[in-house]
Amino acid sequence: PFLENVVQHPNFLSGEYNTSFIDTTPELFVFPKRKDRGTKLLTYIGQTIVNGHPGLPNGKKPAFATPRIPATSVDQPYPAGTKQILQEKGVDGLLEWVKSSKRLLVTDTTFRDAHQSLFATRVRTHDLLAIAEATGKLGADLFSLEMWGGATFDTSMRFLNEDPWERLHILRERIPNILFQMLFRGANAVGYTNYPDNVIQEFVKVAAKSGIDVFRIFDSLNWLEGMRVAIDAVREAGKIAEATICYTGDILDPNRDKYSLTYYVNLAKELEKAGAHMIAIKDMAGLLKPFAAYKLITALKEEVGLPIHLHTHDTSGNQMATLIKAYEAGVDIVDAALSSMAGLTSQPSLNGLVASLAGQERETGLDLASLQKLSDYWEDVRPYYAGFESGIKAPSSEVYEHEMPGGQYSNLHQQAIAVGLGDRWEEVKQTYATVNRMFGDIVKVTPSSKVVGDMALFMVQNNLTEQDVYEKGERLDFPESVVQFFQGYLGQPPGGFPKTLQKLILKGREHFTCRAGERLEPVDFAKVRTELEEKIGRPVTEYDLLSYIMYPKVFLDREKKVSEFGDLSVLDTPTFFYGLRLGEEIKVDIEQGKTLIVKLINVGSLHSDGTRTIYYELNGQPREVTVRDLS
Ligand code: 3PY
Ligand code: ZN
Repeated sequence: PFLENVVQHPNFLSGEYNTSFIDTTPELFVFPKRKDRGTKLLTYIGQTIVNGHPGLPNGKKPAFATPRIPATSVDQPYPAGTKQILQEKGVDGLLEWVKSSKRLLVTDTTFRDAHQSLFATRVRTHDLLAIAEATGKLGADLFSLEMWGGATFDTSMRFLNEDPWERLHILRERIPNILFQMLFRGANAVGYTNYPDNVIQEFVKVAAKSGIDVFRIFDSLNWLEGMRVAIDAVREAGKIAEATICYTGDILDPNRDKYSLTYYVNLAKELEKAGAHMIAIKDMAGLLKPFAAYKLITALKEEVGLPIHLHTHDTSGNQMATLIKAYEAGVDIVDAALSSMAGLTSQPSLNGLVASLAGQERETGLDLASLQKLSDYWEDVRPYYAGFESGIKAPSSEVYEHEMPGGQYSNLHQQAIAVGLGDRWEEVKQTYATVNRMFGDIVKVTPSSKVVGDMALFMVQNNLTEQDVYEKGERLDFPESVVQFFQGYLGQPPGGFPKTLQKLILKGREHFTCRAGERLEPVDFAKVRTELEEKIGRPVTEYDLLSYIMYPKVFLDREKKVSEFGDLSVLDTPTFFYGLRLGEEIKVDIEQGKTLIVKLINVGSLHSDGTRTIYYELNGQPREVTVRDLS
């Protein structure tokens, strides 16, 4: 605490100190009362009871069923899986195995994209961990688990108070037999803007070392240059570089010729030349119709020598048919989600796919009864997160009009509500399509999709039509993300930027056509580490360092919350989101062999200073904490 006081003292921070600083600064010796772990947890639970959890209605804690965790015994070993093939035969051996596989291979996205697309990426490590061993043992025939990257990195720190690296490390321990796959946004890593090349290289290196095997690398504008640094880094790390073509438009529509079959085949060939081990077709909005999938995959199988891995979202309700047509065309691997976490903006049902292909020549080899057990668990857990669901109850073919990615729909809806446009959602969706046209018909996926969303909200909020933008553009202050997009910070779209609009938006600001990574100064890791250690007063790991470089503010906010509340990952999810009911008792395993028994006795009335006292029993002894009532 003494050192903490020193490094946090304003005079120390601003450099206004000399050798007598310690002797002449008595407050350095005043230490805050250290809260024990129990008190910190009780404080968190108390403030959740009083103020609710951000984004959830503050009301009575709902009743939840106890999740059904399939019985797998510790004596039952993990069956060998794809991870062992990679370990024993290396990347080339694994690729050979994929190519010669008699089965259709399947990636399960339940741990990442399914919850990103259904309920804003809110699944906690606690709930992943509880089903991890069963997933390893019952899902051993899966090709991979997509379980990291995309929005999980940011969200786990920002909303769940977690360390994304810790999630990766402990899941890796519990699932030693299936390949781990992450979604990597090319030059944007797991962020929303381009990072210097050495950050991309370091991130890939550390993620590979931490257990990621398959890196699905995409660029939000399908710009090859935005993927090269990551592809090289993954190859260097001895892992699988799955380079991606993001699918937009409709190859069956002769009027949409910007993204034609030839365009996609050429891109895949370029990715092959750039060193990709596999090609992903990333249909982030679910626009790849069944017969288009057949045509595209047939062509790719003819023209490219690499395994093809298909990813789609079932927003329209058509995408099981797409998977089946892709199967007919010889696709090697497809993505799906356990049935209770499938459908709508998520992936098509894994269980349904397995059932559909049973008895066919390349049936998946996955066991339906085992998958059902895993799905049962998620059926029980999903209600914890009901407050974050988008409210979409049925498939919608409207997606062919607005082309919004499955992972963006619920987020943009929330953003619209937050800026008071909840009742103009229909208009927002239409404007999203208009903005896409104005931008020259671009690939829309994180982060380019966010730029389109920001512009759409801006236009609706200010009652601007397309024509208004061209007529009044010189006087309009466009959102920062839109300005940076037109400067070239997210890369270059096919065919370039529309010149008239670019001029109106940039208003003389510079724009460039090289990679942003060529212009950004490399990060001096040692220097940033020292700065961060000074800021947080503790040693900084390589994981902390990367989290901080990706999301400085989010990282520091989380650090503050951890020092206030301790490690919250030990709490069950209903308690994490809703606190406790009067008289409710829970057990919290704070470490191996150390359990706290927490019972809520009473919530005191409001004191004149705006606080309340919360009365508990902790391991049978009365305990109280004071929390601020923010209402
Ligand atoms: C992400 O980048 O998080 C996505 O899921 C894009 O589809
Ligand atoms: Zn997706």
